[in-house]
Amino acid sequence: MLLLIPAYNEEKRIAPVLRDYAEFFRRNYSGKFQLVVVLNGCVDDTLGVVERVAVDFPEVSAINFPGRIGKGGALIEGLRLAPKGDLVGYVDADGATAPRAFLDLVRKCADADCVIGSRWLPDSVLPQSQPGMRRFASRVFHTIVQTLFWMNIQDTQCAAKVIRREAAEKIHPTLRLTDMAFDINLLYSLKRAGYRILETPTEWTDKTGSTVRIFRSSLSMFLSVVRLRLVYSPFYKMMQPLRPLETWLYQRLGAPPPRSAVRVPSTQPNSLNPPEPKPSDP
Ligand SMILES: Nc1nc2c(ncn2[C@@H]2O[C@H](COP(=O)(O)OP(=O)(O)O)[C@@H](O)[C@H]2O)c(=O)[nH]1
Ligand SMILES: [Mg+2]
Repeated sequence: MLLLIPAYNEEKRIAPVLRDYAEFFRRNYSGKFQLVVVLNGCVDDTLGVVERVAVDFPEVSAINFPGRIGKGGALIEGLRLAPKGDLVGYVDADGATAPRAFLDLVRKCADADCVIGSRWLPDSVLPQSQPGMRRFASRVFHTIVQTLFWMNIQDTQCAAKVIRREAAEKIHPTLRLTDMAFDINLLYSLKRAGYRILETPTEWTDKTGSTVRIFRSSLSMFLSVVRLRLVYSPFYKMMQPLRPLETWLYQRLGAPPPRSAVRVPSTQPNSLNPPEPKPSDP
């Protein structure tokens, strides 16, 4: 089991989460467990914090990208390490998904190629739900995504997902979206490739200190899902002249732009306790 945690300026929130996960999986999971934090562009001491936890827990490591590759970009890079585990998953750095809730998804992966936690099913448990404005934006986004992709998934954005290694490897080359709309790219690619996605109720405790700026994030996510829809339409080639406008829009929104078909990592990672296979050091 390989667990990825994308992290951006998380020095205040991440340490107890890493310790809890490492301890819990030691006690409750018989398979191999590795936790890789994928950082990028942090201007605080997240890396130092992870390094100190890694002294006590060798199963914890980090890869660090100096450039701004976004949460989705960090997950795309992290998923390159999928061959390390039979399953690869991810959760947020703030502990919104407790280790027990994540292990529940892992167990359910016996019945599917990908299991995703959902906050919008009748049995979902939300001791602390997101603020009203976020929930509203989330439902508007859900309606747009359903209209564009017909995936019938209630909660595409819950950051608790587990994928079988073969499925992750197969669809990896089709991952382009690097902002918070990354999950749609992942799920749609899995569906298109014929993999079975199981959406299951999860427990989610919303945490303060969100890195999301709702207005900008919503706009960039909207742009991203429309783009993703166009990639799979006959119109995509005709849209080429709009490329500079698109680049400008992402820049204005302060969002990482999508990657083009031939992907070259925007920056070389430097790594701490790098997992096998080693990402190349600068
Ligand atoms: N690597 C990386 N992680 C990010 C970036 N932006 C957000 N994250 C991580 O994505 C996760 C979700 O962020 P959070 O602020 O908790 O979002 P919210 O819970 O949806 O409001 C956290 O683990 C963040 O550290 C980014 O640009 N790069
Ligand atoms: Mg959060």
